[in-house]
Amino acid sequence: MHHNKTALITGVTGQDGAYLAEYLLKKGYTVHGMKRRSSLFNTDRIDHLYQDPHIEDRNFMLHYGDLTDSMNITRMIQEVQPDEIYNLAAMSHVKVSFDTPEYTANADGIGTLRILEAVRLLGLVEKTKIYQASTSELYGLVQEIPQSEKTPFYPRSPYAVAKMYAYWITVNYREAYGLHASNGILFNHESPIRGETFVTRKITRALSRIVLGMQEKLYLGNLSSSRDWGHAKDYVKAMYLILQQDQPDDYVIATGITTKIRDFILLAAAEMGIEFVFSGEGIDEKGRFKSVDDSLFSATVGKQYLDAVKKRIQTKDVIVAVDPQYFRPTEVELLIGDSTKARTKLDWEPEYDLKSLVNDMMISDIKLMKKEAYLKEGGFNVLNYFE
Ligand code: NDP
Ligand code: GDR
Repeated sequence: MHHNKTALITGVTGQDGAYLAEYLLKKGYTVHGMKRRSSLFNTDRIDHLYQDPHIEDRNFMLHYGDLTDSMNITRMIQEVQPDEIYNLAAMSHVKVSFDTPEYTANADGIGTLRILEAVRLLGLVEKTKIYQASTSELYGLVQEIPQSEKTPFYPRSPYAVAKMYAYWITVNYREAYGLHASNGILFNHESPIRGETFVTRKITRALSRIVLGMQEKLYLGNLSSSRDWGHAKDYVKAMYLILQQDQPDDYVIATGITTKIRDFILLAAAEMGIEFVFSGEGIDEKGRFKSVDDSLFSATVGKQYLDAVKKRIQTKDVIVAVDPQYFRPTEVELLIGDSTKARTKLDWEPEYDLKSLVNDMMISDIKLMKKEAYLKEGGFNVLNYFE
């Protein structure tokens, strides 16, 4: 399919931005991305798409920018004249939003307004379609199970409150000015390139490190909350479909299956042939290895690491423990989405289920951590990041 359309993606260096950029480039789009200045390179997730600025006919370009800078956003939109804007940039960590509430409101809430207002100011209302990255966090203290487009919101964090402003300002610009502006209310979606401090990736990274002997334990917060987890690759397709509709609208994107954090750990361990058990309650809950399937472990991790794992089974070592520092002042306990509208109107259907998502993440993290293990075994200094 050849589109010749131009898209602007804010948050292009993030998980979703990277998958969406790749997806749109494959469809023949010219893609412009906004990246932030940082003191270290921050383009790891899109380096495989990078094009030398000196080649002609480039179709993937990056621009420095920030959602808190109106002039910058306005100039960028004026220069790019996008057919579609995907506003994916955000301070996206729920726990961190309790530490930086004002900045979060500015970037995640007013940032969206800045984009909408720039499109209006530049006379692009007829040309430019806008996708706003809304979230299942809007449902917070859920008023209904499962959650659909009709479920009332009850945000439970500065992040969710900021995203609630962004949701409604998007709806308001659509109704007031006829802008093609839509919200995708996406439930949690993960992948091998998920940020390392979100719970799924924290688990897949840590378990990989633990079986390779590079980390002792994993500390987590609330193990009993439930999330509706999908694969980011499936979810960026929904973003694209939402902007291909004649009419702008709001859509829930979800799998319809919810799983506890604790059970995600069991699934991740099972990918390596390890049976995991939990005992105790509340902050005293502990997770341990119970048994290992020799051949599955050898095939996925490596025979040379088997004895160490068996030893940790024998000594009943604590592998997962609770640290209350990861608790949130107000928690979202249960999310499960009803995406009937998207499945009917957009014909959207996810390809990954939870098992294939976990498999994708574990294979990738075992490989990544093995690389580090080789470096360590070769005498190089290998550090861990703890958060
Ligand atoms: P990430 O945290 O992986 O990526 C966020 C992106 O936004 C990064 O590129 C980041 O830059 C950029 N960014 C952050 N602050 C600013 C700012 N002030 N100005 C410009 N850019 C900024 O998030 P995801 O890819 O997971 O999510 C994409 C969007 O979807 C976010 O808005 C998130 O809130 C929302 N969302 C995510 C869900 C999920 O499960 N993943 C579910 C529902 C909604 P840098 O790389 O430099 O940090
Ligand atoms: P969430 O994702 O808050 O749903 O927001 P996260 O993976 O951070 O938390 C999910 C659940 O796991 C519990 N949890 C922990 N979480 C983290 N990060 N670290 C821990 O150690 C830990 N232990 C337990 C949390 O309490 C929570 O219940 C994500 C983000 O991508 C948002 O931007 C997005 O809007 C929503 O998903 C949908």
